[in-house]
Amino acid sequence: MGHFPTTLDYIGLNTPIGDEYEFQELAVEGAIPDDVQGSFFRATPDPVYPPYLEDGGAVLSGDGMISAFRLNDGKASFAIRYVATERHLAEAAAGRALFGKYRNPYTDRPEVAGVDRTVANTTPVWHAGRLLMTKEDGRPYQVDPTTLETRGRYDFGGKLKSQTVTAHVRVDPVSGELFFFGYEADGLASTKVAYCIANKDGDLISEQWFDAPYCAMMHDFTITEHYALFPIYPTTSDADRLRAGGDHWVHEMERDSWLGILPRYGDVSEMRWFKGPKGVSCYHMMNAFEDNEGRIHFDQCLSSVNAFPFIQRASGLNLPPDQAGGRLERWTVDLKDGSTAVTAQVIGPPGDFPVIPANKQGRPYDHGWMLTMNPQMKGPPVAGGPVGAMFNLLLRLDHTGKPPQALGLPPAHCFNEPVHVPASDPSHEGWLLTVVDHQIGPHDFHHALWIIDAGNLGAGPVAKITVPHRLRPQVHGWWVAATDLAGAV
Ligand code: V55
Ligand code: FE
Repeated sequence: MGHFPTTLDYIGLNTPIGDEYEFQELAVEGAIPDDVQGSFFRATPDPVYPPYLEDGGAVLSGDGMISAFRLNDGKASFAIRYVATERHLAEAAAGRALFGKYRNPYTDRPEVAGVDRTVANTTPVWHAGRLLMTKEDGRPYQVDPTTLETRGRYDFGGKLKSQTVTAHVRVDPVSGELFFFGYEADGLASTKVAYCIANKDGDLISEQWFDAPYCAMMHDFTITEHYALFPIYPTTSDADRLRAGGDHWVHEMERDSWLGILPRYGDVSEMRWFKGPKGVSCYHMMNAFEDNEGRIHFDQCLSSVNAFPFIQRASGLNLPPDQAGGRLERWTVDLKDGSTAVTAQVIGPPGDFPVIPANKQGRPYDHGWMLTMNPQMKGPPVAGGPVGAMFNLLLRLDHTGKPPQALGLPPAHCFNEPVHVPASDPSHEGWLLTVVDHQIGPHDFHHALWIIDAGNLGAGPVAKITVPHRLRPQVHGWWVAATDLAGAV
């Protein structure tokens, strides 16, 4: 089977685990709130075989695993399984890695030419009774929400034309429609972007294609009540570079960023492009919304350079995370005045993994949560994840001027991305569920699911649920209430 490299991508918290397992009744310290009934699905990359090529991007190519914390009547269970992608099955049959560099099929072993390369490792998406494991380089795989068994590739009943689907979809809280896109929709390094809408029953009712200003890594997007917003940051691809066996992504500091704004139900010919600053990068947006004066506000976890070390290296850049110029930044555009510029305002600290209540998606909102680094922390952050350093402070940011709330972790602890669970009492802000990793030795960790009062972070967790097994860092998660799980199709 060979050995994994001893680089940061494969040691400590990032050590590959390679087990499918299940625990029926987990130890609970404290009490699980009555509101928390359902499943917390999580996507975790976990490579089965060591890569056969030197490639920093391999950190994003780990085989997708789907896991679920099931929380019912104050009890908790946990299960985790691989997504049986074509790639996972091909490598399992061969007993070794067959796929080469991140998103470069020209570097694959010849016997897997034409085999679906996606590892479905980024976000578990729930919509219209279906659980989909997504990754932006391919189409989703449908997974059974009860057994976590893979049912196969999902293409909206044969209707989808795009070869790719984002891992960052947006669900409208009023209509229940699923808004999503796929970039490099017709192949490698293409500027074609598919913009899609599925109705509340999951039927694909619209797919329109447009050209991005250039082929960019389009990781996330946003909606408002009446618009879809497509940000373009200058992490770019190139077909010749790929053919030569090069890197999929290079970050270009001198290139403009753009924000494309399209009426949600309009024709793609109505897209208007607004110019942002040069060289910036963002993985995740907190939200976007319209105000009463015809302006659109777009809130993003922005940085001055792509935050992934492997992309910086491929671009001849190399900045430590604390010099990446991170901030939560609001871009405002005025649709009425004919200008094509964005106005930028810093509204929060560096960080990532923004979370809002699902019912505020695309609407004016007072507050959101995100992860950041505790500036008062003594000692280094836990090494791990694709960036190499894990977050250790959970923030509640109030956009109405109230002071932020924070929950800091002790040294050697870190947060994974939280999900928000609404409360039945409308005056209560609900709950945040997040896995906390605690490093107890160079290769030893304890892991627990923390449940935190979303409106009272300082009080600390109301429940801690121990997972008696190693867990690899999560990418994204999704909360599905028990009432919605009952509608699984
Ligand atoms: C991201 C993660 C990916 C990927 C591209 O977090 C971007 C950002 C886990 O895979 O393929
Ligand atoms: Fe993401």
